[in-house]
Amino acid sequence: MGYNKIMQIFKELKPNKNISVALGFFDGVHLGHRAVIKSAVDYAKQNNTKSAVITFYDHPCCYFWGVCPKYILTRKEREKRIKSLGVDYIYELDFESLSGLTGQEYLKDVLINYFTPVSISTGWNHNFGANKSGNAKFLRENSKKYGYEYFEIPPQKLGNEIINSTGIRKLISEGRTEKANSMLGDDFSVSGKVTEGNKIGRTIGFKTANINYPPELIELPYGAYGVETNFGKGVANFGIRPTINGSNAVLEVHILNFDEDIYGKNLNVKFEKMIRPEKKFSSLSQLKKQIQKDIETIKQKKDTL
Ligand code: RBF
Ligand code: MG
Repeated sequence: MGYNKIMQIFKELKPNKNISVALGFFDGVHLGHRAVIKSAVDYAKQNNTKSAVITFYDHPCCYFWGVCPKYILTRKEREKRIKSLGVDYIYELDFESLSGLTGQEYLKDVLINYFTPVSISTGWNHNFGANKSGNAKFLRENSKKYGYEYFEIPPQKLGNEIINSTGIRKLISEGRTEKANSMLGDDFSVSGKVTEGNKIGRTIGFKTANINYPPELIELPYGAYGVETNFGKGVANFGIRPTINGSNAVLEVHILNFDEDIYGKNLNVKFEKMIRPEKKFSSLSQLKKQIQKDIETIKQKKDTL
């Protein structure tokens, strides 16, 4: 953290030689990904060169399945978190144009040809190329021939569980954000411009700021959450609001001790813990009582993974 230097973003291959590279899609930029990326950044620093993350614009599964998987991070947030690790360049390549390559071709015609890397870092289970022929063993075996150092980063764990994107996606979809956040090394979050809501919240004493939940992200279960925003701590509801017979899912945040109008401003919402599932209350006054309880809960509740 603490890097405010520039990270250049490229959407196409362009020659950029003798740098250290980290390979992966890195959805989540979780602790395992961070170890891979840090290895490339550290090696670049020790060898007085630059570091690059070589990734794809869209997840390769978008191409294979015809639909993208739901993500942990928006592309913008992924870039932001990668940048915070001190990376100099990110290449967000078009997977489709590279999908026909074998592992050998990807190494020689893409990695060596454009980057002649001084080092390559990947996770222990990373693979690329047709038949997944590009893997850790393959990269290790070819390192002398092409003159790069290869760093195979072992799995990172929380307790005895291996941290991986699939596991984190499942935790988010179950509302288990505290554990997901521990594995991410940062909070699961969404950002958006505050839109005009129905202004019903303020009639029950809980003014809320509404943002659109990015449709490309994994959906949290409908419910109330303790959140941290760029305007302070709050309680949020993600759901359809059955009490007022709502039908489309919205994210509404009540920021504690805060009364400003922030329409049009960017709101970042970090999900700390799920408080309870969303419910249909028999009246707005019942809902109001529950929100008061929700606020007490986040003030008291101890973190439990
Ligand atoms: N609406 C519901 O219909 N059911 C809920 O369980 C619910 N929980 C909420 C919890 C919090 C912390 C907040 C801020 C809002 C919640 N709402 C819920 C949304 C509420 O209906 C909405 O803020 C007002 O109706 C104004 O749009
Ligand atoms: Mg509102």
